[in-house]
Amino acid sequence: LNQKGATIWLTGLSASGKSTIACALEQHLLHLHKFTYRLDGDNIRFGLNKDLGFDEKARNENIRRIGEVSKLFSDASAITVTAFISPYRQDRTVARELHDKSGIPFIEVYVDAPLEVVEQRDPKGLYKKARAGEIKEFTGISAPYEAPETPEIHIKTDEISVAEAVQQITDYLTSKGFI
Ligand code: GGZ
Repeated sequence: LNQKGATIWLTGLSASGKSTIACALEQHLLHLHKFTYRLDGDNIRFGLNKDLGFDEKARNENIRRIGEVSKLFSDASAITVTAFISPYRQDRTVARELHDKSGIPFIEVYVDAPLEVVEQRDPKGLYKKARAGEIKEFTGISAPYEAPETPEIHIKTDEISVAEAVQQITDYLTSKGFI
């Protein structure tokens, strides 16, 4: 396979746009005939990690396993796109270091939208429930989100379109020779 793998690690609040961007990016890379794999809640939290909830320890373990799995896919030469809140800086650092040890590129993408904006979007009504106390430890409301300080890519989803976000990521990948 004429391709080296890399992990593109999206992090951000619920409803920030991670899944939307991950899907669009995956489509774009597939059109370029790149071997691509996307990890998100649908194929991880309902399978491998279905034993995990949302307290701090469970999230640590969620992200630890996703870091391991993404490293394996990327080691198998996939462009691996992950879309999880991954709210703890330390957990993301662990995932990065795991990749570093194997010489696999780890590209942290901060999918950034202000809390006011994601709370306004509230596509699943989860913020409303969290405000009402019906969901405990909800990220941004009653659980922390530790924003990346030096992400490789910073996307402000309240300012640019999905297509522009995909372009921003692929421009970076091209400039580094990853695609
Ligand atoms: C945050 C929660 C919670 C709590 C359920 N806090 O917008 P969604 O619905 O579709 O995506 C969110 C998803 C977050 O799972 P992650 O695996 O990405 O989280 S983490 O990286 O922090 O482990 C949200 C839903 O699950 N959800 N309860 N308490 N989001």
